[in-house]
Amino acid sequence: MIIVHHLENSRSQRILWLLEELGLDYEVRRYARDPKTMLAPPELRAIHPLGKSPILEEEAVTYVESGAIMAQLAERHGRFGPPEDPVGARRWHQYMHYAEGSLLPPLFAMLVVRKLGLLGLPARKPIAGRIHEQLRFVEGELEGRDWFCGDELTAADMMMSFPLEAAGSRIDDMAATYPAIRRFLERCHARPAYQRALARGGEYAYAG
Ligand SMILES: N[C@@H](CCC(=O)N[C@@H](CS)C(=O)NCC(=O)O)C(=O)O
Repeated sequence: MIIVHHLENSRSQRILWLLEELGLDYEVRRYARDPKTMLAPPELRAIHPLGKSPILEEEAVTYVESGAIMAQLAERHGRFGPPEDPVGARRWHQYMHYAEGSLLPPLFAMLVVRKLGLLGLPARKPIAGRIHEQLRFVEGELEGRDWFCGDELTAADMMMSFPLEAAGSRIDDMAATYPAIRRFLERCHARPAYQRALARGGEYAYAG
């Protein structure tokens, strides 16, 4: 049995989505964030020393990192992995890493700077500039294509869904400014497996 340690309103939502797309049996253990700090509760540290989500338990192995979890699930079950054509395959590897490696860091920086209130004000504009630089690139990549690696949904799309959803909550007029990203997210949200994952994971602030 697969166990997903799932923090509310977090990256681990996309692991539930992949598990639903794969039609696998799994158990969700849901954790609430601390209402003041928004950090994960201490119970998660009992499962893994980093205390962050997602954490997957499978066949007595406990492991972390969304990209690694999704790549190994895709590989083991022979679906949603890299496409066979070499261009699509390169894009798959690129976006599996890009989501956490390049797109999320400025979004996280904005979250921190906003928490600082007045102290963080001077940093908001430059960080917003970094975010828009990434989003302009992503918008261009999605123009004329349904999914990041070709005609079919892959794990790379699922990896990209979370930072793009989170960007929507931090950037005003996100949907109007980036119509290809908006259409991409609508396609993600319309999938029955995405909706089933939402039902399994509980309330999720970013699917609107
Ligand atoms: N790169 C890691 C990031 C893990 C991570 O930072 N998870 C966040 C969830 S969005 C978390 O657990 N935050 C709560 C905390 O830091 O206490 C991954 O993709 O799995």
